[in-house]
Amino acid sequence: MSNFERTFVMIKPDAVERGLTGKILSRIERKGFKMVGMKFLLMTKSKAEELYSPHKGKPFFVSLVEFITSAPLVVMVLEGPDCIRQIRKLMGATNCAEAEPGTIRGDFGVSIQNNLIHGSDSPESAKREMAVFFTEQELVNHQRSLEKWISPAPTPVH
Ligand code: D4T
Repeated sequence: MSNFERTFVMIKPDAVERGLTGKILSRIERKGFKMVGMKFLLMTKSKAEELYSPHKGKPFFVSLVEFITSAPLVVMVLEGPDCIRQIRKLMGATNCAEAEPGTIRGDFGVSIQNNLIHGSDSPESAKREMAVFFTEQELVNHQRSLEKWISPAPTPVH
């Protein structure tokens, strides 16, 4: 499979508290990405500071950590071709107010902090972020029989 990769995705506390978990998950599922790990948890302050360490020192850091630890959330690892970029397209712009209609943030939110969902922005971030919440053994390698209908192998050129 070309450009096959894994990404870390989080359904944030605002989405969970608003009862949007299923709606958001269904958009990811229907796009065709494969779930390889999922947990429902209350994030500790130390995990939040580790996850958001690239933002340490920014004006919104303290408030972001407070928000992300304020209620339960869903963390997951997804797999599929080009899934880092594709999931960020499904999410829409960071600020929900600027996100296009049709994206998760564009359809469900108005805020920059309470922006419903997180998805890694690079293979390096994905690796770092998934390691904050999952061991390698917790990720489930599995084959779906429908894979050929979602992501067929490229046709050989003669
Ligand atoms: P995440 O990381 O949640 O997928 O969002 P983005 O990748 O789209 O955006 P980001 O890393 O720049 O921001 C991380 C996180 O911080 C919140 N935030 C961001 C905030 O509360 N105020 C701000 O001014 C910015 C820029 C939202 C997402």
